[in-house]
Amino acid sequence: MGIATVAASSLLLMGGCSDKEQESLRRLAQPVGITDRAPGIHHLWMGAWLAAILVGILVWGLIGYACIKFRRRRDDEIPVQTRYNLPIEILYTVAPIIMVLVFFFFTVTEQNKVLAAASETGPPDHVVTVVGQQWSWAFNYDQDSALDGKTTVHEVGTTAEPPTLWLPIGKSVELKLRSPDVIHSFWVPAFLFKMDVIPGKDNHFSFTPTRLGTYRGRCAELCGTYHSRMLFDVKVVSESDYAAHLRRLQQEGNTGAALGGSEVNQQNGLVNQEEDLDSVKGATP
Ligand SMILES: [Cu+2]
Repeated sequence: MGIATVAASSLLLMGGCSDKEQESLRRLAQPVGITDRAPGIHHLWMGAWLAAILVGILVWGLIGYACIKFRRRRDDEIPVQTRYNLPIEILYTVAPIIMVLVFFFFTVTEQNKVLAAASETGPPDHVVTVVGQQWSWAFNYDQDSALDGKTTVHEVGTTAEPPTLWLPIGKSVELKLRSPDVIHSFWVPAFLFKMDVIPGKDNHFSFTPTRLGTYRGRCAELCGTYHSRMLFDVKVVSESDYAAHLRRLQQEGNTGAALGGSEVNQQNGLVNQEEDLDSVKGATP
């Protein structure tokens, strides 16, 4: 009865899912990837789950088999007690090592593909220097060919107004990650990927956006008081929209590189703590 109830209620639950939720279930909760690197990462994710489920079924099966086969059958009889079974202990040790090695092999192979340069033959089409700092992001479009190939334009966000990283569809991009203060992590769930932004370390990765749209990004490394406000958007647009956006930044006077420092230190929309403390001090007799 119990199993039937569980099965019936899970069917009901599944039936209540929207198409979007069912699609998400089929992808085992991974978002749809929007870069040329995402399909490989998705296959690794699905493959790892498949392997884990198969191993789980085997182990649960063996446990069930042992429980039934070697159960106590008569009250006055204790089943055979086994200890120090060397072949079994060697199996217990070797089998997990093989499993870890297999996971490791597929992970490293995929990681090398994901972290490969945009092209082996030449530079990427666009380079963006991403600055993560307490507590927002700055995006620098480095001497972009969509402008004149010499001018760098930037957009600096604040906690109140998160910035947007614009990317042209079908063009290879290299993101250089820089931090002037503490470790942050650049995470766009739809990239199926994140990378730490470490002070003094030149982290970078390349990819080609493959899907138009606006996607959420965030900091994935607890970096201080307003870490949760370190949000941004990624907007994948056509090449002409991308060029128009860069021209707009240029017209607004956002030229040169913004590599961190004062721009995002004002916490717009948040209480100024020092003023707040002063008013508290002033209020005490
Ligand atoms: Cu952060």
